[in-house]
Amino acid sequence: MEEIKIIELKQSVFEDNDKDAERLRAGLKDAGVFLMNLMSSPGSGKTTLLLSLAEKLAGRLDWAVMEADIDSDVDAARMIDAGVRSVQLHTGGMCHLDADMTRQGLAELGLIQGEADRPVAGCEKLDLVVLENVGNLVCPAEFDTGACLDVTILSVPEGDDKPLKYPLMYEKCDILIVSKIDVLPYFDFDTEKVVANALMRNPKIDVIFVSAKTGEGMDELAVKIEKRVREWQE
Ligand SMILES: Nc1nc2c(ncn2[C@@H]2O[C@H](COP(=O)(O)OP(=O)(O)OP(=O)(O)O)[C@@H](O)[C@H]2O)c(=O)[nH]1
Ligand SMILES: [Mg+2]
Repeated sequence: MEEIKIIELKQSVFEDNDKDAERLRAGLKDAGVFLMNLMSSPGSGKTTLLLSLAEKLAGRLDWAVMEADIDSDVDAARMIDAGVRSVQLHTGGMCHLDADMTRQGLAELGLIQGEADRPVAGCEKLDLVVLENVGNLVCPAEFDTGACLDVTILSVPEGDDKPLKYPLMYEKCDILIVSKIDVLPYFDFDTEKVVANALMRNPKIDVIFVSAKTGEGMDELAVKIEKRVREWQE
């Protein structure tokens, strides 16, 4: 019997995307734009956190948001209502964004152009673009978007065991934002355990505790993000 050929399609998709993401990152460096990829499960508080961050970043960084969803424009509408420049990206049913989808959003913001991701001459200068990825703890972590910083949110109601169950998300991210800490009294959520679980997956992960509702920890988060942006621009 003829030997069956097995083609590892997924592997090549990831490799192609990784190369594309590197190209995009180099283009962003030339354009002086810092791209932050924000990932988490649905409803953990990404949009609410960005709305709170908008108040803290006002006057400090020029920024815009790319809201990615399977459908709807509710998140982009919330950001625009708050005065933050925002575009909505529809993934056509996909549960993640890859580098090329991210590129299309950045082109829509008028920041990069062409296959070489050249900076757009004379365009409005932005320091930071935040990509709110599709709410999902698995797929977004598998695709490099070309971001300079990968951040994940874990909200208190989700439980402190998530780094144990979704390893890649925590291995990949530079920062873990533990959110909704205002509801800590109502949940069996162990703050020491979540840090230990996250560090077990990624010893370099930077963990920060915030509540977008009360504002606790938000100043510290804004400072952290601004520092990363300025270091990138140097
Ligand atoms: N108590 C509390 N609730 C919060 C906080 N942040 C967000 N929420 C609530 O959590 C719910 C979901 O918030 P969103 O910001 O829409 O979450 P999301 O991650 O953007 O959701 P998707 O875009 O659908 O993945 C809303 O009801 C928010 O009001 C917080 O810090 N504390
Ligand atoms: Mg959202």
